[in-house]
Amino acid sequence: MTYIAKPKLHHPTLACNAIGYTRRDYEGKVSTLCAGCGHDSISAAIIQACWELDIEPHRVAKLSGIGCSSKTPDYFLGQSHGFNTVHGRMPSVLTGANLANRTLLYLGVSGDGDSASIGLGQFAHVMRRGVDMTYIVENNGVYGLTKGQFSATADPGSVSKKGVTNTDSPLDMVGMALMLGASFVARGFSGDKRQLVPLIKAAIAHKGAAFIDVISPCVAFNNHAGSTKSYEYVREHNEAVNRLDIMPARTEITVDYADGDTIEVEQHDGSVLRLHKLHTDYDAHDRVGAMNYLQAHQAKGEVVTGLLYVDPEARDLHAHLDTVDAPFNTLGERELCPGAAVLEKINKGLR
Ligand SMILES: Cc1ncc(C[n+]2csc(CCOP(=O)(O)OP(=O)(O)O)c2C)c(N)n1
Ligand code: SF4
Ligand SMILES: [Mg+2]
Repeated sequence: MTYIAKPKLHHPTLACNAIGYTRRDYEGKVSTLCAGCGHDSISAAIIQACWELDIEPHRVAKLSGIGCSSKTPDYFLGQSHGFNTVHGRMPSVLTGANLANRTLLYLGVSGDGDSASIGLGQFAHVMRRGVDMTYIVENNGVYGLTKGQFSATADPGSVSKKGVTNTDSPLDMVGMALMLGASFVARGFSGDKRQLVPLIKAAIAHKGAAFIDVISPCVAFNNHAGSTKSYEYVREHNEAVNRLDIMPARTEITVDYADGDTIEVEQHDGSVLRLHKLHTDYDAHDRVGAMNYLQAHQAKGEVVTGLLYVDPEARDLHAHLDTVDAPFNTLGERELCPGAAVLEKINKGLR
């Protein structure tokens, strides 16, 4: 079932990115998920985004919890660092790794069960601390791996495959991320790669806590009539507020939109996000406005997608703590041990 080896040979005509890698260099093992699972489309979008951003695979650390969604880092970026942690505990492991080595790009992959139930506390704190990362929740409204129980993101009135109606109030991951202080918040749909790839690229380029809720249908347990996380429901109720282009630093901007419909947001790395508004009343710089907008549209059964909030001036946890630039594993005893006299002084100050 698992561990099907992929051929290592690359066709010589495969397109290379600016650093000489083909898309295949960003792939992982063959997926063992159900055919048609939304999670596989998200893996494909991550591969595409990293290839287009010319990221050296060894500069990425991918971390996950437990679930079908949390298995996916095995299926992309096979040459990157990876840590499949414990159920709901990915955020604290990611925070520790990030504090020890800020030179890597951190990619957290989780599920709605992993992040909105057992890992809810960890999710909250990693957002409010502003850990520099791209945190993706592959949201299917169920615990796919354990055979389809409703998760905390299931909408009330949503009907399970066995005909049970969900009566609990849902946790909206996007609303929570906004409230908790994430500085980049977006929602995508696994069935819309054209929207999802730029969102992932922009999140990776963002300095701070970037969160993307990706509605990702579970074809085995939550893709039937009565589900609000099925391909059909999301396609019919998808309200994209904007479309995004991301221009790497120092590239000529070639896309033109009518004045007033487009805003440009410069990222810390010099890349520019071009937001083409599809809903002219939507302001992606207004955190409180975004929360109200989302609530109002959610009450109408709409699934609001796009870049929902971005703070280009965001500061991350390292800036808050004023940490050193160098990864801890490059520091020697001289930098790490201040010496007996300094320790004595610190201890005296605490007495
Ligand atoms: C501590 C602990 N409790 C419960 C489980 C059982 N379990 C495994 S995956 C999972 C839920 C996964 O749901 P989600 O994160 O939404 O991922 P999906 O499979 O839907 O992608 C649960 C409850 C576990 N592995 N560990
Ligand atoms: S059970 Fe659902 S979430 Fe898991 S692999 Fe199958 S379709 Fe995907
Ligand atoms: Mg799930």
